[in-house]
Amino acid sequence: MDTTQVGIIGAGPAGLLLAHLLRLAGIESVVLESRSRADVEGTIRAGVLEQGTVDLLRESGVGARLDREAFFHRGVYLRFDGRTHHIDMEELTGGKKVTVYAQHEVIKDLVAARLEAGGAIVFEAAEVRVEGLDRERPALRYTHQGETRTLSCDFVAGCDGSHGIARHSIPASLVTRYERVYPFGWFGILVQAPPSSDELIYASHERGFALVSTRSPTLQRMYLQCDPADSVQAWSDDRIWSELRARLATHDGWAPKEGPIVQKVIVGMRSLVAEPMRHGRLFLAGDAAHIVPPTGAKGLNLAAADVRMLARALERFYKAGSRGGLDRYSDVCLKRVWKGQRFSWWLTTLLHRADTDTSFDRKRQLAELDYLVSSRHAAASFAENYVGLPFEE
Ligand code: RFL
Ligand code: PHB
Repeated sequence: MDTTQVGIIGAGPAGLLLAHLLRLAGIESVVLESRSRADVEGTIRAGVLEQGTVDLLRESGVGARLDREAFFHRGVYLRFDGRTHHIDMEELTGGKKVTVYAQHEVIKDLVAARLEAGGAIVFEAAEVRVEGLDRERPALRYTHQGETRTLSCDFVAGCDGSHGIARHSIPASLVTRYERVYPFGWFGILVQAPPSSDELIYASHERGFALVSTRSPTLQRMYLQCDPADSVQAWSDDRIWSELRARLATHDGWAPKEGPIVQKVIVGMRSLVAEPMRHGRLFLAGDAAHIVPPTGAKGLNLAAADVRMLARALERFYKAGSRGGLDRYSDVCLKRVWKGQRFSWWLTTLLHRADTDTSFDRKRQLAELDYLVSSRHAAASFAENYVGLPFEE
């Protein structure tokens, strides 16, 4: 049997950042990840980091490549009715920026830091199970290279994302789920082309939402609202471009820069919170506890805020014997999570078109968008949430 202080399930942003912060606090952990290192480092997901997430990565010593390679934007563009409006978030929030740095780059930086420091990540750990949550020392049982192994720990961190097992190891009768499924999805593409815009464009159009984002000077990320039950095969390159051109069109003839599409993916959209985020010695963090639709760019950022809080609580426990932070963990995290849920739901319903929407709904959306770009108060509220609310203490 192996032993450690904190057994972490999942090498996503939540699990890897937690392991990193714990190591800085002198706390030992082992990360169990079901996928291979190549898969984990190659999965394309988030792009936008809040200022607080960037600060956390920098302060904990893993911000060097981000500082060299990320895009730092003043704000974002909102596009509707054929016109583009700039929201200057940096000015509206007193200096906070929008950072575009891909999730898999964050992952690569965290994996490199962990392995360099001699920390353990067990990739391709199969059939991970949590046992003995009612005992003094819980354990993680798993299979690795055909062998069954047991990792005995003081605490378990469930950082295994929306399809993980950690959430389900809490008895269902003790968990309350709050959920909303949206009647649309995102069709995401990666395009080999130069950037179409100097900052992200969020477009609301009769035909549905579209988003222009970026990954590098030669690789661009774009999304368009689609039916979540659609198949990737139903979307030829021509159909994708004609839809993007239509939804992003402006009165002055703007068009996206086109190029070879090297990846196509359909993502469903839902909001979910499972409360509480703790059961005895098991702590859930990130998508394992809560899911947001990607519109507000909050998922990874909420995961980072959770593990920042968890690392601090564990540090207080190990250094001062105090359980206060661990006892407050779920309540403190959920305050931020619900604000992130509210913001993600709001931006999603503001920018997307549902089949059940009436002409009244469209007029209401356009009025709200007009309010957002013409009222400093409304724009400041949008900006404050987008670049990230202050961390709860
Ligand atoms: P992850 O990233 O899903 O990592 C969980 C890890 O656990 C592993 N795992 C297991 N390991 C062992 N045993 C098991 N039984 C396991 N089950 C699962 C998985 O293999 C995986 O490696 O969760 P984490 O760490 O909580 O991080 C959450 C973020 O990944 C997620 O919230 C974001 O990607 C959401 N998101 C965005 N968030 C932002 O903050 N900004 C954005 O701009 C942004 N854009 C996005 C997004 C998500 C998207 N998709 C694909 C849903 C854009 C998109 C399109
Ligand atoms: C992305 O670049 O993947 C991205 C950008 C902004 C969002 C969501 C995703 O709101």
